[in-house]
Amino acid sequence: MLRLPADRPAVMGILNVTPDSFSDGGAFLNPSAALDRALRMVDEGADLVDVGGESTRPGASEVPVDEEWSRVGSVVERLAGRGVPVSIDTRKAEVARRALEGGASVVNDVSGLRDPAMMDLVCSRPCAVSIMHMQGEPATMQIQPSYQDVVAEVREFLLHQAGEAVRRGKAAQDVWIDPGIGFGKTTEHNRALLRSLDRLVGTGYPVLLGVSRKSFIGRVLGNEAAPLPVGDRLEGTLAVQVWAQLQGVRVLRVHDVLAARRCVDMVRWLRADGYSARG
Ligand code: HH2
Repeated sequence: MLRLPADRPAVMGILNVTPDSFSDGGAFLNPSAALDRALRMVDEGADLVDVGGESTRPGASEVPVDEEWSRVGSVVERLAGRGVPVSIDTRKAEVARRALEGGASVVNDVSGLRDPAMMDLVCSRPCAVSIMHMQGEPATMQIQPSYQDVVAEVREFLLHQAGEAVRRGKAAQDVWIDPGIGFGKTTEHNRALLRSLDRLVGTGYPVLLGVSRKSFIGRVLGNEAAPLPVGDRLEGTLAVQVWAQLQGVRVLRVHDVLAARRCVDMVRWLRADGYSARG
């Protein structure tokens, strides 16, 4: 079972084996290119690799089970076979089941265990699970997201789903919660959630955060009409990740592993006990 580091966030490297992901779609569709990319992320300091075969970018449509598995299956098995901790990024219980059998140790479900078959699966296996909040479905989620109180509603959903998993036997430390930045949220919703990460950290469940290269960063550093392009969002990403680390987030889902891990280690050093001004 994967144990999260106690003194810094774990770095989860993103591997999208898809033709259409928002920042790296198509780059790693070939299994050996995908494996090379994953191993490079491990060299750069990733603690685990999150393998996904279906894009969840706004407007994306669903991929059938067999097609999703044909994209990710051999990558999951080959990585796990080399001892790399693997997370499977899927909304489908059948894909998650095959991945766990192939050696994955975490299920990352962006639909937050809303499918009872997914809840049953993760509660019957010795895996960790990441429960993410999303308003609606990827095809429509960005059309008009709306909340009375986004922080309270997201927290309530996550506590409800996590509580159900614990009631059904999962250890709380293996149930990660994630506010789902960009999933049915405006830039201001994202800001409210990022400013209130302590409300999620305070629940006691490990918090996972995925902000890497997301469009709110492009909009904040550019503007609505001309957001910064995806490839220009590294500094904005790192700033938010440092902020998250300081609030106690336990897992950061990132594309740029080397840069993320260096920031994480620097902040860890600053926060560590035993610092002496005399060196
Ligand atoms: N974001 C994306 C995908 N999966 N999983 C979690 N737990 N949290 C996230 O914030 C999250 C996620 C979207 O990013 P990406 O994988 O880069 O793109 P795409 O969905 O287009 O494949």
